[in-house]
Amino acid sequence: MSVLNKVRFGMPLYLAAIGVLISCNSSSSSAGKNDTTATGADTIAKVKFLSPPLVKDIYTADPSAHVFNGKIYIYPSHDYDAGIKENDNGDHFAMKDYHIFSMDSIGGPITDHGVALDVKDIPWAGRQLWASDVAYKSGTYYLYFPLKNKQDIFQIGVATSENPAGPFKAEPEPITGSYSIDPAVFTDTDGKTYIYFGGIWGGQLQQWANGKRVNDSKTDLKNDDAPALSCKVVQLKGNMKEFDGAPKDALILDSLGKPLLGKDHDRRFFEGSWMHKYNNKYYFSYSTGDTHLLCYAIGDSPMGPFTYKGVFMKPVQGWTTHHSIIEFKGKWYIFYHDTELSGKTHLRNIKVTELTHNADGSIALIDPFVK
Ligand code: FUB
Repeated sequence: MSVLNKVRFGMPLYLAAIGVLISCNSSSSSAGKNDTTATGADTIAKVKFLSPPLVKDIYTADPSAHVFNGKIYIYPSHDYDAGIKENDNGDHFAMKDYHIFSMDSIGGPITDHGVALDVKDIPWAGRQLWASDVAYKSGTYYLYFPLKNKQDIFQIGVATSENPAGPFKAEPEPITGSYSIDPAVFTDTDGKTYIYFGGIWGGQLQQWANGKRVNDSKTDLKNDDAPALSCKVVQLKGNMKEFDGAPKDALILDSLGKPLLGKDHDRRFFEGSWMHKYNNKYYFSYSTGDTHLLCYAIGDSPMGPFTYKGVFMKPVQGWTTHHSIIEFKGKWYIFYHDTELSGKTHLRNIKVTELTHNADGSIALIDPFVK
């Protein structure tokens, strides 16, 4: 791993350089423009983004998108500047509420439905409302959210609403047996719902083994030649508020059937999982974090194991991205984020672009910049 990649929630230098140039330019007038030219004493950078920000009046990140009642609903994190210095722990991601957005069509207007859940209304809250996701069952929408408890340990909570746009009411306690961050929920065609969760470094996954907190490590465990830490997956009970058993590893195997190793930072799971089903196969996708890629792996069961297939999105501007994938009116889309509006790691903006499954089932590589 190069020195450039060692700072969690920092930015690789080449992307930081682009960000600095853009923020120089956009701070005066053009925040949100899709095509940015910046000049310095002896530098000229021209960056054209593949897609424009979907929301420009607040900062948004980690977009989990779903189609409910024929409309697209987006459940992002709500970034803001808490004035906290950037560090490996991700303390500068100090989000304290969620807004929900909806769209009738891709490219059409987007509606901000306002604050759907506020940290002050969550009884067990410490700090930091990170990436959430939503599921629907029998007239109720369930919002799953990671939040640090009063002991500064991430757990996953659930909140309910009869409206996909909220407001949501949180349960008094986090989900029993939950830990770490980035819940992603997937309801299979047979009606069973699964929750995937976990994220290393600031997401604390490395602090847990077999459902018990075993250390307070801040980054990788340095078990380079051991199997990499896995995202966790467990079926939800019918009440959608409890795990149905102990979470299992969502194992990612290489083409020889061996688990990816801890040192394989270009391919191993870091955070931001998503599940979609295509042609009866289960596509597990995720971020590699410190190597800034979105990768995918395919399996025959929602519980895995999954065989690593490749990268499907190159690095965005910003430390990393966090995505979701939906099918809408016969086409597939990826929602993701970058830092086009601010040029700052912790002030992100959500975007959408089309995603293509090739005839052989692979996903076509997306470059978030237009050359
Ligand atoms: O938004 C805070 C964290 O940053 C998310 O939970 C991660 O997936 C990363 O996007």
